[in-house]
Amino acid sequence: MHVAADPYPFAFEIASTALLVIDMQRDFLEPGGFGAALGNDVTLLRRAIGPNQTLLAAWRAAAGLVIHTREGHRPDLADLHPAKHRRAAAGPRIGEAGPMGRILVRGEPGHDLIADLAPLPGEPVVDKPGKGAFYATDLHSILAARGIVRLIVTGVTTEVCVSTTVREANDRGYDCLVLEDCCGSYFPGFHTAALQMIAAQSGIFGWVGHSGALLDALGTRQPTAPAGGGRA
Ligand code: TIU
Repeated sequence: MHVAADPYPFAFEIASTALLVIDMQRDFLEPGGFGAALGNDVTLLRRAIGPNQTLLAAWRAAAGLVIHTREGHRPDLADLHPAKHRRAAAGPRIGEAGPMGRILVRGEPGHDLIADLAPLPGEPVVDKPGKGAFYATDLHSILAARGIVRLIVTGVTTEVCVSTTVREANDRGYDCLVLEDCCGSYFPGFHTAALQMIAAQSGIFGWVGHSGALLDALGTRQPTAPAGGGRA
């Protein structure tokens, strides 16, 4: 199967490919969350929700593996580096009370995935203390156990956790396709640049495409309704 992508079509088989949805958490995406409390425009991230929903439905219908990640820490913060803690000092810090519970702490409401993209039973959810999904997690083992060699990557934010994960995956031998409409950043310029960096130099970190092209490859894109919606 092939998907139109930059710098050239991405070839994959569903059985050896996972859809990896990065950090679609309430604190990053909801208007009352931590990201919004820092003054960020969450609509820039929320526009990725609809395309992810459509993609998840198609990928699940094709029996593809879905893996979700969440960024966050143990309630005792024992896995939080002092460096990460210090550099979050501009706003409320990790572990402090935020609008939806303690910020980036596992088990708190804001740490959870948004309801629109809730995992189904059986879909692994990987909790990660860093920006990359491979650092200090069992993601690599989960993928290896299932014979996964390619990743379709979506989520937030494009230049932080999505990019870091793609770079980590690249060094571990995975081919990654990043879907631009299914990612988002609080900084539109960073979103664009991060995607360009992935596909530049003959795909130095991977491929960049659009979810519509993947739906086409899966044969699940619905034809657009004719104007006026009338019947013949
Ligand atoms: N998931 C993720 O990207 N975590 C961040 O902290 N992103 C920011 O853009 N700050």
